[in-house]
Amino acid sequence: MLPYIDGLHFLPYGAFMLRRPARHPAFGEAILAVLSILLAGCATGEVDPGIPPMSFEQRCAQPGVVKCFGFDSQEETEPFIYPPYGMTIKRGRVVTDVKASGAGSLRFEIPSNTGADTSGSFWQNFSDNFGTQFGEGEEFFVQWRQRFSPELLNTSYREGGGWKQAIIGEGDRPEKTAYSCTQLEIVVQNTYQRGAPEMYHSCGGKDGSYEVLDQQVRSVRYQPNQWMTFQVAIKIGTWYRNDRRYHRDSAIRLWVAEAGQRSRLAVDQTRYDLANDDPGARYGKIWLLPYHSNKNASQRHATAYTWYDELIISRSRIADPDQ
Ligand SMILES: [Ca+2]
Repeated sequence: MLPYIDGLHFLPYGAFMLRRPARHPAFGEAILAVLSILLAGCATGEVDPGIPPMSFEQRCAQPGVVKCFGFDSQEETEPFIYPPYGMTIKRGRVVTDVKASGAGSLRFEIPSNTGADTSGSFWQNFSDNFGTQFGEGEEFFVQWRQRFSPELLNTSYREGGGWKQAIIGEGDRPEKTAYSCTQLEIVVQNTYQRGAPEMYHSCGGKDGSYEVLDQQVRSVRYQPNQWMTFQVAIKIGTWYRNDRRYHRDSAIRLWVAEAGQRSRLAVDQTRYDLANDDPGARYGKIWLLPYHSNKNASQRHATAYTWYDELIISRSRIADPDQ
């Protein structure tokens, strides 16, 4: 089995750019601020679920939790860490000096003079026997903590389309290993290095596009040197079969929290269609990775780091962390 991120991620995002042209930053911020005020009161996903903040252990003990991964052991994490494509040296490893909880976290190093696959990836099926996957009529939630070094946030990566944070996609089956670039995939990333998480769906497999989830309620900007919290909710209605017959019955949401603060709704994509024309394919796998499309390998820059901790997959909304 090749340790690679599917080659389609190397494609330039030309169509993607056309669908969402770069805007004047100040104007964009103003529009988003107004939208935030208008939408804050009416977006259903904004309603505080009334769940008190909890520790990682408490969150993992809740009914509905499918998997928790604490990155506390190099031995347990190692089999799921891949090196950058074509390399054997891994740039992801468990470290014990920086962590959200427990004994460690997963740290990726982003060295100078690296191309798009700066650091390899970590992946995890929702269940080890592939028994827990999500299809039509189901909803699931994915939460993780992530920390960013100032170098990652302050460096302008030449030609970079923005670094990814996570890919939620098709799960493995006994007879089929799923790679990261699938029709189902939902990606959270720092699109065009704008400084806040944005999302897209489908690795070119929905109507031939990387479709931006454009219902961005607000931009919650990345902060250096703190454990932020990200939670994605995916509600699957009827799969869209790439036949131009839309169902508008799926929804994707993203909440983001700065350290010590409550989660805020960032993306609220309702009346949506999730593409999947493979009857056997369901959501069942997550990749954590700082993969940076189009990053120019000739650029010298400071070594940067990002850390992940407290990964949770659940059938119900996950509480905010209590620290
Ligand atoms: Ca940990």
